[in-house]
Amino acid sequence: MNLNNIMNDLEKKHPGEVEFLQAVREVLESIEEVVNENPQFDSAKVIERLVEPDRVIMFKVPWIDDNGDVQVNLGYRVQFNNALGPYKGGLRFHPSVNLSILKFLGFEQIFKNALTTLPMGGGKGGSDFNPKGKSDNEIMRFCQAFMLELWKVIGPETDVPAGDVGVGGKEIGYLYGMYKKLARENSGVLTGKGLGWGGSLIRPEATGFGGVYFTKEMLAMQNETFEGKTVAISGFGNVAWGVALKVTELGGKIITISGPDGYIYDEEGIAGEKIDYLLELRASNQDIVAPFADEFPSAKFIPGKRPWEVKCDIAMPCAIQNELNGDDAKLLVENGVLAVAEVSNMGCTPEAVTLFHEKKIPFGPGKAVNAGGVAVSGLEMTQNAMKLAWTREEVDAKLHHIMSSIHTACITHGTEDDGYINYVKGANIAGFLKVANAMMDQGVI
Ligand code: 2IT
Repeated sequence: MNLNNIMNDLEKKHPGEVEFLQAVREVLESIEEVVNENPQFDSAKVIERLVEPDRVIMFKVPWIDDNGDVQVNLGYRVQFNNALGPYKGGLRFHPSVNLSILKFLGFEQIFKNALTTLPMGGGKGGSDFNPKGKSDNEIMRFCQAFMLELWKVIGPETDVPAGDVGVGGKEIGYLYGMYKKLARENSGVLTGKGLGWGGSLIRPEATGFGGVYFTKEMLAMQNETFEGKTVAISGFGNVAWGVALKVTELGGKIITISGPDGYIYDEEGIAGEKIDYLLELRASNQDIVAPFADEFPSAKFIPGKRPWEVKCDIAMPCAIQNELNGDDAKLLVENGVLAVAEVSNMGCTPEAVTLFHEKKIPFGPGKAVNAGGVAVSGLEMTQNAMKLAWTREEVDAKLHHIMSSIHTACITHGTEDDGYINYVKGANIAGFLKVANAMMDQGVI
């Protein structure tokens, strides 16, 4: 494989798609050796086929706001690769959403889903719709208008969307209601559904819980645990919430959360009723964390900054791509961080990741650390297909097992000569081999 040629071609075809090109480069750099050892991949042009989505569906989403004014947003579904199963991946509603971001997310999703060991291909979708400050009725009308187009290309054996940033249980409910009406079927095509109508126990917490199970194994490799450790997290949504619950349960102390307006530092720890308050903040459709400091006296609000300047033992970005850069990484390293685990997708910039690798800080990439969310989505699909629901304990045990198997795959493919585990390399190689072998078996399609 000639990495530079492939990247140059891709840049020419998709100029300015910065996030997409960043995600592809990271994967290709870490699988280069494996591809060169397997000439059959080269002759079947597996890489060239893997870096282009099967298809991209783009549509207009007109809807009417509470003032009676017409609004027009863009909707997308990127169906990236279905070698392992139906396209699977979330929908993101955020003003930053564009094709580059959804292609990077869809590309990452292929390998993440492969790592779960469940039969799911990779896809992603969403809209530049901003749920911040919208009424419930506006959110409902938008979701219905979005589904009016999306339903044509999804289905329980074709493409199964779920939530992502800006899409939680409420939005999934509105989307599912409209899908069911249009498709005249109740087969569970979206995951993250409510518990009373096909949802799975643990799905809301799964990304956070799975991230903590994975990080626990990273720490165990250094004979460490969460007990007594300080943990800095970013974000304050579903992902951060699950992380905060599980870290607290394991004896760690969450000392930060954040929003676009700044971060909260609470040296007494964010636990108990403070975690419940996080959910209230999120449910308010306000994209800010400042009110948290008004509510709890031990919490300090630091406007306009990111939490990585705080001294912590473990850092877990839980918000959005490229939220931890090279300068942030330097501060974390100077402050003696033990491990960094990305719970957000591509939360760290390439400069940050390179520094962690140079300094031999264990670093878990999003596609391994946050795979618990989509893994429990896969378990939700299984329960829907069986028309049965598992208990909390059953789902949690399966999630635990899946996260453990991903960690093992990272050790198998990512252990370097000096014993340092390069989790980026491990996750990329393990995910890639599974997908590439399936593509070889299935011919040029
Ligand atoms: O990034 C992700 O893995 C998700 N947003 C969850 C996807 C899913 O299908 O549950």
